[in-house]
Amino acid sequence: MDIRVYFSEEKEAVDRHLADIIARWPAADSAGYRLAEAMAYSLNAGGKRLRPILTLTAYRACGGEGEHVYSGACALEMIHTYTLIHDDLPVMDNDDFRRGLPTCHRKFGVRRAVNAGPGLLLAAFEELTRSAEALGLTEREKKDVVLSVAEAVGGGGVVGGQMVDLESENKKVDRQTLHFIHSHKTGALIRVSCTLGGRLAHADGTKLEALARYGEKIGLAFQIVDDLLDIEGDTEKLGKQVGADQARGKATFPSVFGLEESRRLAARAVEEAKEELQRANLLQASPLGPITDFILSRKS
Ligand code: GRG
Repeated sequence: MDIRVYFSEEKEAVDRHLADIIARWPAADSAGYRLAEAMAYSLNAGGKRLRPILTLTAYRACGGEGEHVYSGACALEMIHTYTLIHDDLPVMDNDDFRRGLPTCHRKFGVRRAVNAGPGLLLAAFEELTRSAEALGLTEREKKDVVLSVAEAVGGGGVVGGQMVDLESENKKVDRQTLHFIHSHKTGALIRVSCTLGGRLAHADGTKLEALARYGEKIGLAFQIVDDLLDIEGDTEKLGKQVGADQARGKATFPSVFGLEESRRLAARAVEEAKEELQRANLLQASPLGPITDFILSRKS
């Protein structure tokens, strides 16, 4: 399988479904448009669509065949886009470019960017609920879908990791703190992207646990590569300024482990992710395996 072709085809499909979602938001002549415009701008700015593609792939690997999985998958892209908008704000990382375009607050001002965040977050939970309903999940399964995503993005997940990340700027952090930051800030959403696919396909507990461990490992590899790209990557390909982590005194894998050891840790995490799939019989005939190589070799 050519994983790059797979990614590009799935990205197109995700983009089509996101366009359908955006088409239901307030139109240009209505009062709600100014908010919807900022939400749509950041969603349409591009990105790899890694999180929804993980959901779709995990869903199919667990035997799911319904089209309504797309609204659940798109929900995670909407949450991810929310985190990027807020991460770029002047009170957080104060970035000017994201996905190759001016950041949301640069384009529309801070007030609109601040409101676009929760706008996307809550629209995401609408889509998630629609997806679980349309795919015929039981009441218990629907509750677990909503709870698992809320837990992953809340104080015990992405938001908690972001807070420790901000508090650790320009401080010497130990390995435990580094791990906490990245397993929460980045890893939690990647992990739940994988388990959501399983949940929407009614996967059993063993498969869900394997998907969670796979998600943890690839989340770790993804973050290490992200840190390496901030040193060795290309601003144009990345669509954001390289060298920003060092300039802000961020806690990164290369700053704690060095470049060579960071590369080794990423490669090991990817191998362990594949072993998790193998153990749960999810490796055969699924792009979940090749996705790990994509994560390791990505340049953007
Ligand atoms: C309430 C969920 C919530 C969040 C608010 C701002 C914030 C708290 C958290 C920030 C989390 C954050 C921005 C983590 C960085 C994760 C990361 C490595 C992003 C880059 O992801 P890519 O490379 O980006 O997948 P594209 O553009 O390709 O989608």
